Amino acid sequence: MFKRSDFPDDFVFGAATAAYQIEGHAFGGAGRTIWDDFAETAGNVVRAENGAVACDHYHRWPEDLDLIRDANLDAYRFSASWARVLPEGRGTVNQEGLDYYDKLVDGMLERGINPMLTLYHWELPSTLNDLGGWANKDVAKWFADYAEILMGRIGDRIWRTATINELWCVSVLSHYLGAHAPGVRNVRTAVRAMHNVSLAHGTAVQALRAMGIGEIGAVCNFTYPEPFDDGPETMAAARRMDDLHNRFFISGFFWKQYPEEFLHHVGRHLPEGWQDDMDVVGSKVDWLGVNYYTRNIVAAADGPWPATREVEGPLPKTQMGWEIYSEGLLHFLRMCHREFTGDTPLYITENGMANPDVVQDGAVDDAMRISFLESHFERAREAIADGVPLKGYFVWSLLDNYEWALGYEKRFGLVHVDFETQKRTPKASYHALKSALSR
Ligand code: GBH
Repeated sequence: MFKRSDFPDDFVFGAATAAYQIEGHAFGGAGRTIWDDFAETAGNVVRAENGAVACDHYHRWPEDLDLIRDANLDAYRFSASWARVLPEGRGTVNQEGLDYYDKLVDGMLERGINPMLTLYHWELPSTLNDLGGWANKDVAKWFADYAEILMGRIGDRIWRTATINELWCVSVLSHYLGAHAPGVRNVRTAVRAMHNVSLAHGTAVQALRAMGIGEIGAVCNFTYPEPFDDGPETMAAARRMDDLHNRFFISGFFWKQYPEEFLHHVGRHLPEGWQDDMDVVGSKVDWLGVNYYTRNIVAAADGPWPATREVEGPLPKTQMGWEIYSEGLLHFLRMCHREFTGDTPLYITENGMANPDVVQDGAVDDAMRISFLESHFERAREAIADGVPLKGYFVWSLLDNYEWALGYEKRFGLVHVDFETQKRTPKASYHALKSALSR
């Protein structure tokens, strides 16, 4: 592995999780969410698993925060559950939920861990979905109100705040591809959700600024769309994928506009008056979070816009079937910095891999994850050497957890979790990172 001294002194090393994936949503008076609903319908989630118990982090958080401290990590990226704070999405506050996040944040500070909060990581309260959810423009106001209530309680101790995790997943994956909750497959709904989620982000940024809160950013799941060959049709297809996956969101944030080709093909589905929202969508952010896992090899296809298909690549793959391709991270960071973000600090807010890890004699040998992390840390160093203002790196994930539609089988953790006994076993990668980060 690398050494801490290979990176700038102020570079931040962390691990990441999300509320629904670890907390145990059945505990503590949280309201129902779209993931509870989605998991109930056969065919949506592997073995119909849900986040009711997950890693029982709701009760075991002190042990989990100890693991973060003991790994010599500087920061922890976690998320809060909207329905834990507001069971119906609006109105009545669940005090137990606020108390929980209050204790959790204090627990981080007591251990010298910087809290990086994500306000929304995918579990919309069901009552709001009944009102149209992300397809209803009112969601922007609902979200900002929730953000104010939560931050009114813990905002004084948060180190960095991200509004929404992965706007592409919230909109396209969940409302066009139907692979995530609420499982809608409709282009019009999806395009509206793309705008509304961008607007919700901007509306929350402004609400938090008005409270005096700084260091606010957004987290996007970017992909590196690699053209299958260099023919003009393929190149155009890769560009369309780039527009839909990456550029729609970053041009909204940094240029207050959406890509021209996107507007030409599907812009008619945007909510009426969307142009008037662009100043809010493009509210200044203090940093941008990049979640990076793999590349996508793209070719042209028949059918409606974006008319692309993915081609399987030749490189070694993780348990998710994703190619291990650290170069894509470097390409993406360079592009982002040069074309969009300039001096705005970037964080790698998620990077990691799933592996079918098992405990043997009390240990987990995940050598493949160690070399995965090594290669991606190396690309991060190259980006910094190249002038990209990259300020930190968060491994996904601290713990094995609920991998959404794929249930509990895909293991992303630095720490193994036995979902029968809830026993935590740090993997070899955890120990490798811990010694790399020792001071
Ligand atoms: C991130 O999503 C998420 O922020 C995090 O919660 C998640 O655990 C992590 O990555 C690892 O996946 O096979 O049809 O169910 C990255 C984007 C979107 C990639 C969902 C995997 C699965 C699609 N992810 N996708 S499907």
